[in-house]
Amino acid sequence: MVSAYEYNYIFKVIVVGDMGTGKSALLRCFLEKDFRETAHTIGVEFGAKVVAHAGERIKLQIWDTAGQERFRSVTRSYYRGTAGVLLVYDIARRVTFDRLDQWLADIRKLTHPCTTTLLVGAKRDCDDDGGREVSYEEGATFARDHGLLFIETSAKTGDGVETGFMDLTTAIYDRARVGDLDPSAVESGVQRKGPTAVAAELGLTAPGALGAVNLGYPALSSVDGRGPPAADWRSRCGC
Ligand SMILES: Nc1nc2c(ncn2[C@@H]2O[C@H](COP(=O)(O)OP(=O)(O)OP(=O)(O)O)[C@@H](O)[C@H]2O)c(=O)[nH]1
Ligand SMILES: [Mg+2]
Repeated sequence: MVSAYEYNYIFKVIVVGDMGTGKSALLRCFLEKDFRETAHTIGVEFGAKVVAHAGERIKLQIWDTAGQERFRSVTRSYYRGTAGVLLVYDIARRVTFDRLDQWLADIRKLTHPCTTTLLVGAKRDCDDDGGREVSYEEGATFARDHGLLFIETSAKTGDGVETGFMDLTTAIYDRARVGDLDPSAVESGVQRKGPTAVAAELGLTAPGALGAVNLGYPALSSVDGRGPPAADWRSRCGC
């Protein structure tokens, strides 16, 4: 029996974007393969899932932030020390796309320069009933112009959700492998834990989910009280 608590790496990831864009639904879909109506997020919620990639077992520690402006000062404190960001807009509400520049400014200011950002065009299923306000090409162009990964998803149908999280996992893993993200530095958002033998023994080489833990508690305080990254951190990274 494979335990969801056995893993070699931890990647810290945050989910950000305007209120109601579908961040929590996206996370629930990824963790529980479920879609249901949920209330606005208060502050920040947490979920975790162990996935397999490149023969490693990677625990994605995912912080789902509230999009409401009144929580912005709280949610900003969660950006530090993240290896990956999901920046979510709603393809059926152009206003959420128009505000991406503001979200990106926060991401650039508050995260490690080698943090990978995946732009997510959520609620792709809205295309079917004519609700789309932002074309796929607009999303892809924005992502290309700003050096982001891109995917459209639907938490309602599950479309693109697993792929999006695995694309982000792969990109973070690659950055850790080439040394852009240093697992021994807490600011990198990547931690290495124990030997890699677990996955090899189990023959786990294909991407895919192995187990999920959704602790689902509101965590309104700062993650860990860490200080700011070392002064030379940004200059050392070539991203
Ligand atoms: N059609 C459709 N509706 C969705 C999808 N994802 C979320 N929704 C709906 O969009 C609304 C907002 O979803 P949430 O996941 O709560 O949005 P959020 O971004 O977490 O919102 P905040 O927590 O306030 O920042 C809800 O009514 C969801 O049911 C989707 O993929 N398709
Ligand atoms: Mg939410």
